[in-house]
Amino acid sequence: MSSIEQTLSIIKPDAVERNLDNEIKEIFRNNGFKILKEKKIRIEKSEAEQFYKVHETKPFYNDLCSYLSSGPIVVMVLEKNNSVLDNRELMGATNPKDAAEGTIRKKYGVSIDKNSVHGSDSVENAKIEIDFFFKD
Ligand code: IDP
Ligand code: MG
Repeated sequence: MSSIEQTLSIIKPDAVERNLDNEIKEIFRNNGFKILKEKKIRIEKSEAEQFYKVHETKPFYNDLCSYLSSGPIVVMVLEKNNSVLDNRELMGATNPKDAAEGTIRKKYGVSIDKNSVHGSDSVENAKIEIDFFFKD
């Protein structure tokens, strides 16, 4: 069974830098996602550290947080049935080398760190991540 869900999507600095944000938003719309909210922002490294706190023990944590705060990003709330898993599928594997044909990371990803998009990995984390960026 599926139900209407919201998920948080981020177009990361590597993709915004290449002016791919409109193209990527069009892919979401063409795949049935409604963009309920969106903003182009630049975050501080301390904010990236908070956002990626689950990864704080990983060896790539520092680079990851420097990277996410290195340039403008586009954060969006996406809505559709089963949006969390459907977005993960549309994004493709974390490493663009392993991503399936037709996925966003296969098409635009440069490397495992510059993989163009973020998407929440569970309904529970989607709520936390949406609040993180859109709670005013
Ligand atoms: P996800 O973005 O597919 O959910 P996560 O495991 O949650 O992948 O990792 C968060 C982000 O950290 C990834 O999107 C990627 O940019 C980066 N990352 C993950 N694993 C590595 C790694 O082994 N080296 C460098 N960066 C990594
Ligand atoms: Mg993740």
